[in-house]
Amino acid sequence: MKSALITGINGQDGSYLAELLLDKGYAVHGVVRRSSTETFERIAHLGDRITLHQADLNDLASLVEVMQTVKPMEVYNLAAQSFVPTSWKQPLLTTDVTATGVTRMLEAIRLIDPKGVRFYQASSSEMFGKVQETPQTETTAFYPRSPYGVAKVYGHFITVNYRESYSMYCVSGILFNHESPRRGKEFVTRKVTDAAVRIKLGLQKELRIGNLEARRDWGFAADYVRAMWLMLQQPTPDDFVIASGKTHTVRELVQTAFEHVGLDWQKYTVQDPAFVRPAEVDLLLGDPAKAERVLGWKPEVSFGQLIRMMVDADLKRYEARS
Ligand code: NAP
Ligand code: F7E
Repeated sequence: MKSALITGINGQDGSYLAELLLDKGYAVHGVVRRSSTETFERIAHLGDRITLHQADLNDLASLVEVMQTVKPMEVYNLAAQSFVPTSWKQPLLTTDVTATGVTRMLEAIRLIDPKGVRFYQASSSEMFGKVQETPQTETTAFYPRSPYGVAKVYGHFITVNYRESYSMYCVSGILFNHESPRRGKEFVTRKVTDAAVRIKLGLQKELRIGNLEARRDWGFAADYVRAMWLMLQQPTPDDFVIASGKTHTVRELVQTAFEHVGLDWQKYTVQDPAFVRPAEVDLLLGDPAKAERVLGWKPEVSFGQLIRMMVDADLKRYEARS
């Protein structure tokens, strides 16, 4: 039986990836960090089909111990401080987890089983930042615009470096924004779908939002975790851009969500400088041609379908509570 270890299994992507790997017959193990209140909402439905191990990306010994215990064939490093605004408030913590945490995970693998393990690193389109060309591909130069983006560039290159230094099977997936009903409410898509539903139900008066003109290449998380798995099944390790190839503004996102609940977004949306970033990434548009050609990967859910799916899920959640 194939075995996999997922760091960040309790996050949005970790939960979808765990489901995918279980469906494929893997023994699935996940790293969770210590918390005073255990909230495993996203993975509770998986019950004892997955095995959880307490460890932290900031603690090398804990990662070595998990590697020794599980002896996985595949490691998916999804753990990170992943919220861009927090990376300005906590730049050093972001560096510890999102940048040097990758080296700790790679070191744990190198010490235990450098030849047997295949490693996936969750790189990000935030590395492109102030974009140097459009659309962005695997060869586009990086110009990160936040401590988070800078940390991901480090994680990306240390992954490439372990591949080249030790001939380890290490890949980096440069994933553009991907969302789902399990997305954290601080990210703009879920903030908007949740607000549209709450306003519709009379639970909230307005949506306070930042930059409406920012453009993102948004896809569905369940489509994107399929690409992660495909990357680790290739004969040779390589890096891939995973994107929808389409870009939309935050304004279009708000309009789509509010329209779906029958509201005029302009009546309820207030622009608030508190949500504007010190440095913005204005435009992201990925070119997934290499992934399509080599991995046979294609996204299945469009932007409109995704936003409507998220609104419907939020509606269901609130209706179930009343
Ligand atoms: P997420 O929902 O924020 O999940 C991140 C996970 O990391 C959480 O489970 C969190 O644990 C865990 N974590 C944080 N600090 C940790 C630490 N010190 N030790 C161990 N675990 C720790 O993020 P996501 O959206 O699923 O994204 C998965 C990965 O892909 C991240 O690396 C993210 O940066 C990257 N990425 C995401 C996107 C996107 O659009 N979603 C795009 C490109 C790249 P708790 O559950 O305890 O908080
Ligand atoms: O912002 C704008 C904001 O926080 C998207 C992470 O998963 O994807 C994510 O990073 C855009 C930005 O995601 C609000 O300024 C306007 O331009 O949903 P977001 P992100 O920063 O793109 C990448 C690929 C990752 O790797 C990250 O881990 O929306 N925006 N008004 C707002 N954003 C938020 N959060 N809140 C607002 O009120």
